Amino acid sequence: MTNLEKKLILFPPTFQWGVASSAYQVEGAVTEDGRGPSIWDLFSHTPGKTVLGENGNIACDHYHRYSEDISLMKNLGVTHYRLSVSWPRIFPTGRQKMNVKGLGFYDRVVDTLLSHNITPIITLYHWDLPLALQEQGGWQNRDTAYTFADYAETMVSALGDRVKQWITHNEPWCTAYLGHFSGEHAPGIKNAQVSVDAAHHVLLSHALSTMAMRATQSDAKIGITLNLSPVYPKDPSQENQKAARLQDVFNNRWFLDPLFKGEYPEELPTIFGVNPPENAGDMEIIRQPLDFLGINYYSAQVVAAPPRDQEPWPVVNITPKDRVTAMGWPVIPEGLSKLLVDLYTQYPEIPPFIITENGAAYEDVVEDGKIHDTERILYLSDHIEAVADAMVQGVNIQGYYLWSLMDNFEWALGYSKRFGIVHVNYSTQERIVKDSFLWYRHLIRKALS
Ligand code: IFM
Repeated sequence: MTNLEKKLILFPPTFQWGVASSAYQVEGAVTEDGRGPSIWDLFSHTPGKTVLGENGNIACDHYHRYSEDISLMKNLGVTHYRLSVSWPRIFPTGRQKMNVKGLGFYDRVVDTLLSHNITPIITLYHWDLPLALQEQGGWQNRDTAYTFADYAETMVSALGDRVKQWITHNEPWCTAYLGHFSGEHAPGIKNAQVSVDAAHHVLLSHALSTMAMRATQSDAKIGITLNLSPVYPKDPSQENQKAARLQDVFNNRWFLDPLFKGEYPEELPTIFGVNPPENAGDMEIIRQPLDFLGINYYSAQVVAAPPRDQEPWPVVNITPKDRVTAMGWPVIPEGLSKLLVDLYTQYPEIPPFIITENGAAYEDVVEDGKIHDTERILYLSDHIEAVADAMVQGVNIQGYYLWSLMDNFEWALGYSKRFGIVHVNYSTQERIVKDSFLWYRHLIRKALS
């Protein structure tokens, strides 16, 4: 028996064993059944924005193959599936006229999942903002927060009889920073004030939608998913601890503090050089009690202070790179246990956790129709063990969703990075299960037996 298998006893029978995906990364069918364009359609079609100019036009063709993909999930034995809804399929221009055909797709997906005994958990925003809303300022515009709440209410009214767990946003850090500061993601803006404002409006939209959904469906369990990355100082010296604190604000506290303390960290202006918007009452609204916090964990950082003659941020990243994924992300499973335990102690108001994403891209090789992805298996095994280690320390963790069921469109990196436990041949759309799929299936069976 492996160490992990010995620890499976720690996972309760209600534990959610899942896989995760998102609409734009897998669905394709971007002009079908009345779907409107999103910011990612425009961005990925803009020369120079994605590797090889790739886009999500076809992706994994999941829009047409969802039934086959759900059969794969059934074969895998997952109890849950995390999907996201494409806002522009429901509201092609972001608001008002609802697109019945777009909603019909998610209706069918939910029913097919349930008929296979797989419980859906839905993310409402995984980065595909309707382009029409971007033309009115997107997340820079406070109105978008209210429009998002209307969309959330529509979704809960339509599917809430069958879907009980809802995630408002996936990784608002990426929306705010990658989308509006570094410009690596859609809408490709590079402006500190816009980034900090967008973050605020995303947080506000999270809270307004939580309130709207609760008013519509009293048994809805609602949370938000943050991508979190713990930070270790190079050593306990005061200057390196200060550097670690700043990086922690940047990676984590920018969103954690408003959500669970009702305030922004005081160091935020040191990082961005600007202040978040101050609207009376917003911070109290943002601090909505939640049913769970979704955590996406991939890696951690070790940092040191910059040379004395430089600004305090950015700090110096000295994370060891002896074990990295194809993304270049250092593999640090113990960072996940640290993160979970620290959050529990640092935020008294924090709800139970669900690991809504964890997984790794590696350079897979198809050999005689097989993919022996041993590094991915090791990555997954080490991280699930880290979840168990946090449980031993008293942390309430309700689920683990592997990213991702199948290889898919990795945003600005196009199809160059493969995170799936199912290989996708993008020319034929053939799916081939990798060794990691068989490994995860075995693990789930053991855990549930
Ligand atoms: O593919 C992404 C996903 O959309 C959000 N979380 C991280 C994944 C891997 O980069």
